[in-house]
Amino acid sequence: MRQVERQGDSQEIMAMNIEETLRTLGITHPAGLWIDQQVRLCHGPILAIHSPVDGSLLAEIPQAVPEDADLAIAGAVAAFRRWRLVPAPVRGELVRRFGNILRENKQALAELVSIEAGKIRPEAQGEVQEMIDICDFATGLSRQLYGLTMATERPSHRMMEQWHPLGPVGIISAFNFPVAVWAWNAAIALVCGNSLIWKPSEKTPLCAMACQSLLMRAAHGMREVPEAICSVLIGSRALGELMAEDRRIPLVSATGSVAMGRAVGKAVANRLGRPLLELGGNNACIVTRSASLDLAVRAIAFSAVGTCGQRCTTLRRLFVHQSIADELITRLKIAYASLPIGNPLENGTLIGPLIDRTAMDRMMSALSEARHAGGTVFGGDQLTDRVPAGGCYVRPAIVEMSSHADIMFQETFAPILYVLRYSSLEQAIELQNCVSQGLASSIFTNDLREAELFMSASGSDCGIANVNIGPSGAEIGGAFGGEKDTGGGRESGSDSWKSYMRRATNTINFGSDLPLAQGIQFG
Ligand code: UN1
Repeated sequence: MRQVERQGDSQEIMAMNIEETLRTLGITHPAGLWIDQQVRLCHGPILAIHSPVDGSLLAEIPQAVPEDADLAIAGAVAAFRRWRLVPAPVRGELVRRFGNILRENKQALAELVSIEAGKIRPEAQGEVQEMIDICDFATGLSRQLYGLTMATERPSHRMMEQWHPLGPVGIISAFNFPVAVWAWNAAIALVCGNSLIWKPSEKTPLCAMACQSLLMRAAHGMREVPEAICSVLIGSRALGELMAEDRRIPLVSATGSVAMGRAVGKAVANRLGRPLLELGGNNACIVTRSASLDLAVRAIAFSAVGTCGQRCTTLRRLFVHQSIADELITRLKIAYASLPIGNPLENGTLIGPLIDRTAMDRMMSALSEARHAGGTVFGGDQLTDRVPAGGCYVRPAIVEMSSHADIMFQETFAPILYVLRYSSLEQAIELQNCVSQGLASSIFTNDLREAELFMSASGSDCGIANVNIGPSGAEIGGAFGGEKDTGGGRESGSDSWKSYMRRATNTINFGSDLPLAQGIQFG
């Protein structure tokens, strides 16, 4: 096994990068209400932002207080009243320009994602690419917000549906995709004619401020774009609660933990608003006897350890047919042993830090619970040598289990891969589906019948069911989201846009009689 931890001269790299990055992205102001042609300062308590790379202090930002939130929401209502009247293809023009500005600033924004969220450079760039892709998608969509024309049972009548803008859209996003998940929501919501109020994770506010600043740059010179079309509310959970309860926000799209989603979903549903939830996953992969192990090993490694196990689509449970289990597990251990772990800003690193100490403590306590349940743990240790001091670096873990222990029902947001052997595919599918979450899943097989069974009504119960690729790393073109405790929401591609609009069914009588539906004679 070669030495894999990398020496991090992070202090220097960070100092070099952060100032220039912030300047390039236009973050010269400290907070996020876009009102009166400028960004208005919030006045709440100061939030200190530390980089997960080495714990260094990145910024001190005043948080939004309820009065700021009220101002942002009132601004978003006024912006919506104007923006909904702008033709959808012109709204698409804003998003097209935003996509181009993202192309120009891809490196800088990715750099900020690496510094603030700890992602390795290739993944941070991939995240910004995901933003660019959704902008392209939404721009095309701005000319395709189609409604149907339906056959009517009444003579000289026409029946059709129209999709209208909905209102201010609240977006609550998590630290692990600090820019892309907002962009899925924002790009679609904007072409649909809505304004935005964004509460980013308290761990990644600089990323949110950068996105807002780039969007303002895109809007510059477009007189159709009203001010306050996108406000950013930086601060604690209380701001999210406030958004969830506010009737002026008809749709609240929230990404994060199941506990957060339950609270937001309840509050939004209580006022009969629309919650759009993308919550935890406990994603699985089944590797059958007929699978290509070369493909499986590569896909499993990326899905289980990419983003240091902090994607909602991260592979957490692996079910391997008993006849190939020894070989697959051996190959996985070899792959894990050569993973370069360390400073995410250094070229060649594949595993960056966990977001903070709480995440590290949770990983360690999950591993100790797995050991108590009879699991054999490979890796999983905390690293202090040859990694930047002040960051939480870990070696990803493979945990061989003999049964589906209690700990496997939980989503631990860390690189832990539980492995179980199975004997029949039906049993493996049942094990996969036995958890409360239902986001992403995949099967490795070269047997058509196995693949089809996995994707059928009695197969995977997840929102994402892949064949011969891992469960993570979805493209934007599909609808993204999952079932059960994952919350049921769908964001991003396909027809997810319909959640961001209101549907009006119109029946028009162009005759001189008044026939009633269902043949009713009345008087
Ligand atoms: C998330 O972790 O919240 O499919 C989103 C993926 C990414 C998105 C993950 N495109 O892994």
